[in-house]
Amino acid sequence: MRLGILGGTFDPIHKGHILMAKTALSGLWLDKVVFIPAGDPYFKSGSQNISLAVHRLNMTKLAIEGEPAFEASDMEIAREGQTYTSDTLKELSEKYPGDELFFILGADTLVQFSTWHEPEKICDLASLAVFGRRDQTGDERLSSEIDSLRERFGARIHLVDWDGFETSSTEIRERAAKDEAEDEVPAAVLEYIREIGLYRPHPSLEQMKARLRRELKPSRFIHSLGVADTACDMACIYGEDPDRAYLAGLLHDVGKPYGGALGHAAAGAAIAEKYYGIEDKEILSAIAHHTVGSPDMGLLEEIVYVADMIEPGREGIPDLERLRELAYSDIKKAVFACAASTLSHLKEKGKSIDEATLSVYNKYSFYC
Ligand code: DGI
Ligand code: FE
Ligand code: FE
Repeated sequence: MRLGILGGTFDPIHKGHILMAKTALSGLWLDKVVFIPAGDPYFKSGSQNISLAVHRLNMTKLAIEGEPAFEASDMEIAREGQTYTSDTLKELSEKYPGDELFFILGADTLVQFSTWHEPEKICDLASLAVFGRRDQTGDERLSSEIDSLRERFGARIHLVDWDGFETSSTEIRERAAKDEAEDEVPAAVLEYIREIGLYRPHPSLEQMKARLRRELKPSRFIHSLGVADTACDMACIYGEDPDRAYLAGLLHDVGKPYGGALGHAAAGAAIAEKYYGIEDKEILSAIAHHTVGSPDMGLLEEIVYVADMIEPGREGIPDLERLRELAYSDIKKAVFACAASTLSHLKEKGKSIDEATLSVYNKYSFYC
């Protein structure tokens, strides 16, 4: 089989990418093209404003739906740490032994090729399918680059005549945010962008929910809705703003896929700020402190800390009914009871106890 490989951030995938893959398919007699969205740069090196990988992968899948020769792969997204093309090609050559690999890249990127990680390994594993304009392919700089790559790395290079795609990704994002990119973006992708409010600095509540539903596991998403409702009800009782409490509850576990048992709280605050456009410092702080708490929590933080433990979907916590009663009658006692419950759970499991959890327990014991 002759297999094309098209990598990219795909933020978003657009009609230019699809056309490029189709051109490779017919021009190089390929059997299949694999689209490989790059991993999350936010959690890896650099901190450019690139959408979360889960959405870039979902959009890629939507864009190639119904195209039997196209496939989307999460191999770079799933990989830990820095991702290198040479690793991707190695993985593909193991997955498709005996197949011929064609790595697709633009003529403009070829000039930097020799600075990539392990260029000789890349050339060993795959042919390079270089996309460029005819006049550009006649360009002296490009042909000398090609000669040099052939000489230095034994590169096998195919030139594909390609007019390029005029619109820049920045422009496409701006147009897509306003739902105006039907010329550039496949309809299903545009619909996805609209539904989750991607590229909007301030998505609506409905869009945030749609986004969260795709970022979290179903049970975690349902738990988040439960915490949002519970925090909202508690806010009404204690005179806190119910909308802010709802939002803090909804987003409290948004970092769960990234941060681990304790780290997900801080990761969540960073994601809520960067990707959900949350500017309210108290909401961000409620998210950041929801797991271990803090000795000087404000009301909103206390509400989310408690709501997380008592929401209707929670089960298996001893004395849950008493905790629920306290949550709606005395917030300070409820915080203390939640800290006490966490402490005895951790002791029972022989796990280490975070300093913050202990200090919450000590401070709130004064209220009891
Ligand atoms: O994210 P949730 O599951 O909804 O709940 P959470 O944010 O309260 O996280 C629960 C996890 O955090 C659970 O695995 C216990 C752990 N945890 C909470 N306090 C401490 C703790 N783990 C350690 N090691 N020390 C703590 O003080
Ligand atoms: Fe949590
Ligand atoms: Fe939670």
